Amino acid sequence: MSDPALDAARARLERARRIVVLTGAGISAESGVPTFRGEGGLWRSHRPEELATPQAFARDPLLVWRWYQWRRDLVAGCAPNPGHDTLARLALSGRADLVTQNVDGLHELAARRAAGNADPSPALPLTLHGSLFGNRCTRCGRRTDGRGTPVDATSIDTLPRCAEPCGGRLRPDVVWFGEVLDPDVLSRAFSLAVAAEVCLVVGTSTMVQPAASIPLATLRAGGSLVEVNPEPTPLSPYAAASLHGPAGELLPHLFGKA
Ligand code: BJW
Ligand code: ZN
Repeated sequence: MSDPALDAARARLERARRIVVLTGAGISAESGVPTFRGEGGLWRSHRPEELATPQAFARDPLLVWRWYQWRRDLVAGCAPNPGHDTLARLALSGRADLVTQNVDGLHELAARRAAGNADPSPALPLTLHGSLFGNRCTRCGRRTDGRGTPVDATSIDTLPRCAEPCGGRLRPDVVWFGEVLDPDVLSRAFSLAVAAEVCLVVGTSTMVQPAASIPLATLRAGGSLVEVNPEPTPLSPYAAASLHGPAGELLPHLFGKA
């Protein structure tokens, strides 16, 4: 694949000593995970305020849990694609840090696959919006892994509860609209963005704050943006290079592995 925009972006990324990568739902689209706002996106058929707010959960936990268990089942059958794999190798090389808005765990799977028997931690992303497979107690805050235990959403009485003596209602360990992101994770993400020469923005509509401001921190600190997305986004006018295409195809070309 020879394309002047791709070649220029590749040269810029090769020169950069520090890269921060911000990913969104689009990087997992080719793995079969639905995005939120695009064609076939989750918010095209569901209203976010009925499913992804603390108020929605308080009003109708059964509806919210049914939706999350449906998504858990769907994502459990998905695997990382060449986009995730390329970013995992890049991060393992030590030149990039990954920050993701995704809750699907596919960067983590790619990190373990790329690391083999080595330590995958340099390729594990900072996760801004939590984990689809995590549970958190609404009473004591205890976190547990929900992966091995499907939620029984037959009725309100079968929904999962915290271990005794707490017995509080469990919720998905994700960040809903109106909730604050973990301040430590957010501040680490902004520090990485400020220190980076290039912020590579992959598969996000950049509609959701505060994640959408992370690339702007790189820009304000004198760095540049490279964007990979089939569609233009509000960030495109500020990008040194906007590469319009699917991440699973473009990222391997960008980093010379295709
Ligand atoms: C491809 C592709 C391929 C397709 N390859 N690309 C300041 C200003 C305005 C509003 C706010 C503000 N501060 C806070 C707000 C409110 C709110 C917000 O931002 N609202 C906007 C929508 C207006 N933010 C919050 O509430 C946040 N909390 C917060 O800020 O706390 C402080 C505060 C509280 C109260 C008041 C004020 C301040 C929390 C946000 C939590 C977001 N949660 C979700 C759900 C997570 C759990 C779950 O999954 O169930 O996170 S919403 C959803 O959007 C999810 C995503 O992580 C997030 C971002 O979506 P993303 O990844 O960009 O996906 P899409 O679908 O939008 O885009 C996909 C892209 O991929 C598209 O561009 C495609 O073209 C592209 N694509 N195929 C590459 N093959
Ligand atoms: Zn509890």
